Amino acid sequence: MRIFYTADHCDHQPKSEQYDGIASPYPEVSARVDAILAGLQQHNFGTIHTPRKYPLEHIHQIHSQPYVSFLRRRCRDITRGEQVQPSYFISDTYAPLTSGTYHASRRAVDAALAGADAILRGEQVAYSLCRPPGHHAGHQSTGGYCYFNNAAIAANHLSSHGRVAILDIDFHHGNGTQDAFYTRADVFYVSLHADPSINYPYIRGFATETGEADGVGCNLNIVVSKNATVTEYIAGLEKALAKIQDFAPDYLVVSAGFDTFIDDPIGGLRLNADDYTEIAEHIVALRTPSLIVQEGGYNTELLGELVVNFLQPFNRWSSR
Ligand code: SP5
Ligand code: ZN
Repeated sequence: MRIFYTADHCDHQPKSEQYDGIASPYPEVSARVDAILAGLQQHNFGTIHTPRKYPLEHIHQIHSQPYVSFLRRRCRDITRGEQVQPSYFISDTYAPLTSGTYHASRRAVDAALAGADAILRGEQVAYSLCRPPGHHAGHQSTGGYCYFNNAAIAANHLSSHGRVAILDIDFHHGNGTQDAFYTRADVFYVSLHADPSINYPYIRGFATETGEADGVGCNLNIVVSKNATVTEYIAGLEKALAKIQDFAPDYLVVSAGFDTFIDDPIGGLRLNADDYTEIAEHIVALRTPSLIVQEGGYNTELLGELVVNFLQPFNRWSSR
């Protein structure tokens, strides 16, 4: 399968996150990507391609122009090695800026768009190894380690060519992605995640949120309990997949987070490493061209194995 990746994510290296005046080490580290690349190479997974540079128009269909230029200008003014917490265009304090944040985030979008273009050229599967992640980034807000919404931008690009479903399996609800498509009937957003009344992002992700205006019925939130094992998780996933099948998408975008892993330092359901293969088998059964976009997952020791386990069924299907 085709893998899209750039080393430019290394330009984005925040040192800490802030909450209640307390700084703790930043969990969304570049070592996550090192672990994934090592796993992919070890298992001889497909070819790694460097995406081309895409114009800003794609980003501007999801993010406001003032937000995008704010990020560009603000990052330009930061000294290398320093980190800044802006007071506007934010939804929380989990997405600090560094001098390389804008560039790294643009290149993550390029990886997502190149994956989408591979699907449009007829590939069955593509994996966009995006960092920083994207699904918490809103129309004009950073949040939860996210700046540009890679999956939303790619899904929007695909939506010019057909119906799109987004399946978000990160531990956290993808509030930015939901908001981007909440009033649209041509993109169906489905998310499985931990209860937002007690977990980040708190503000979105409730089962009562089903879409508005033209988008009524095109948003589905499925809450899984924090102690869900693979049995409960697959039951929720089956519900999600049944609705996706009813929607009959031409393209599927998977916002793939691995912070549902039992030993994730931030999230953590009771999913084991092998469970990701079973999860992927259920998704592959849709037989819908699929763009997999990397979101969260913070166990840097095991993340490579989790991603490889997840990609295996897609790889088998696409190389049939
Ligand atoms: C993309 C994604 O998975 N974003 C998740 C953002 C969640 N951030 C809030 C959790 C902050 C918890 N800080 C834990 C410090 C660990 N010692
Ligand atoms: Zn997450």
